[in-house]
Amino acid sequence: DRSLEACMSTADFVVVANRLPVDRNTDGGGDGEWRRSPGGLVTALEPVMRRTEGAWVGWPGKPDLEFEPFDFDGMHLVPVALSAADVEDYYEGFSNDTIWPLYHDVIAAPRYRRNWWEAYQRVNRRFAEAAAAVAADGGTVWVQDYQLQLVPKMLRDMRPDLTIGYFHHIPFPAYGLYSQLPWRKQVLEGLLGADVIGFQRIADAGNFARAVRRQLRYETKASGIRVPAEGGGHRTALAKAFPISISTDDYIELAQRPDIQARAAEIREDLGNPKTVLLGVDRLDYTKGIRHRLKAFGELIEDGRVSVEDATLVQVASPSRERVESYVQLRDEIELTVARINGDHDTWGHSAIRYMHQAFPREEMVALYLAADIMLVTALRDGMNLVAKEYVASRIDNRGVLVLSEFAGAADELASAVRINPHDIDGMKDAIVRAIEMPAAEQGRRMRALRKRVREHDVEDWSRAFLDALASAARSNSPAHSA
Ligand code: GDG
Repeated sequence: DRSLEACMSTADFVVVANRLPVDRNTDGGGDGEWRRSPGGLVTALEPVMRRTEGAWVGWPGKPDLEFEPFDFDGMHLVPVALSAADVEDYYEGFSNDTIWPLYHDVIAAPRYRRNWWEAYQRVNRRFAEAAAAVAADGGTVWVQDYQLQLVPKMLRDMRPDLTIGYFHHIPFPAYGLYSQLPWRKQVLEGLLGADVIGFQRIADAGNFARAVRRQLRYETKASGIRVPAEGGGHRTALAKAFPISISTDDYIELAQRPDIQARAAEIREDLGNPKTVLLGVDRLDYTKGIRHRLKAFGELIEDGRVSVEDATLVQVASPSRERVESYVQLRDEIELTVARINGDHDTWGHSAIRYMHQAFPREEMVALYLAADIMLVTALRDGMNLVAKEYVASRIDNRGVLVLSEFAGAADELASAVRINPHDIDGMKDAIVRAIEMPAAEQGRRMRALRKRVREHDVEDWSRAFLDALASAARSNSPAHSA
């Protein structure tokens, strides 16, 4: 039945993201099967996807995997195949070796290569075409993140009937840094194809608006940006903060499970029952400030302010971007530092740092959160940092201390954390000692305030706020409204 088929290939709501929300399981060498990937974005968008005729456009995660669109778990999935060269130039190159370091305040030096930019445009066009093919007439498309900044404009040119949203998960840098980008105008124009451009922090939206004023000379007023429209006249694009969150209830439920609580006790036991367990959980990335954290902790031991009998730092550094040179180097530096600190200070029964270059199931992560007296989030720059929110959500006992970098987006909301500037090693050391010594009553006061925030603002609130803003922006930009 052709009409049925046509109907199934159109979606009122389309998510476009670099990755599909599934992984192909090829363990055992077989053809493999699809498994839902654990990402927070899937959880955030699931309710919307179910409510509507939802489709998700994305890369299946391995080069040269070609698939027809298929249905999975109530979602219509539209794979965009990437060749090995696409992965190298668009993903590892332009996305992760140009945009990522530039947008994180050039903590690592961005590399500007013209063939990466070519690939980025080419691949963004393929994502836009796939979305244009699947979106229903007058439908809504939500583009996700820095790998796809050109998609909003490309999509608007192909399908002016669509309502287009974009959410930027990482920081947007200050103008003085952004202006390094050789293609700075094209990227701004790409983003401005959206009706709503969402950022993590108010400061990110401000940096974006300033770049638009300076580079494109468009007028901005509050959150609105006046963008020239195709057929003459103007439309208003909204650039605004929508801080992302977690599915708080999922973490609370996991933290309540007796087996996970028992596992937390077992982890402490395995560590030799130190008085204080400190924890770091990050993708192994230079933005996360892992080296600064190790330096501060190493010096505290060196200075005799902390003893390895009393305190252990558990650092989970999950493998990430292992084919990008700066990540290879960072891993070497971190592992050398860990080995030096442990070599100098370990006793037979106690290790200064337990370092895991591994990824764990979510249950194990929650057990770690429950086992940790102190959570160290020391990012040099971070869009939000969900680990901070997950730790807080998991502390159903209202104990534990969150040490939080003011350079993480989460610092805007989590005001009751112990705030640090990770560049200030002495300040960070004092903050860690303060956390170790913090009386239970103060821990409880702070943790209750932190938990209130993540309970009152979870990831469903995030997606609802964004999509409501998108719907009303679309209404006021519709021809009936324009003066
Ligand atoms: C980007 C932005 C923004 C980590 N290791 C394991 C594991 N994880 C999970 C954490 C958390 C997620 O990965 C990491 O999220 P973050 O927010 O901390 O950082 P990025 O990966 O850099 O994410 C960031 C985010 O996008 C969302 O907008 O907050 O600023 O950079 O959920 O728990 N999970 C499991 N095993 C691990 O070993 N299961």
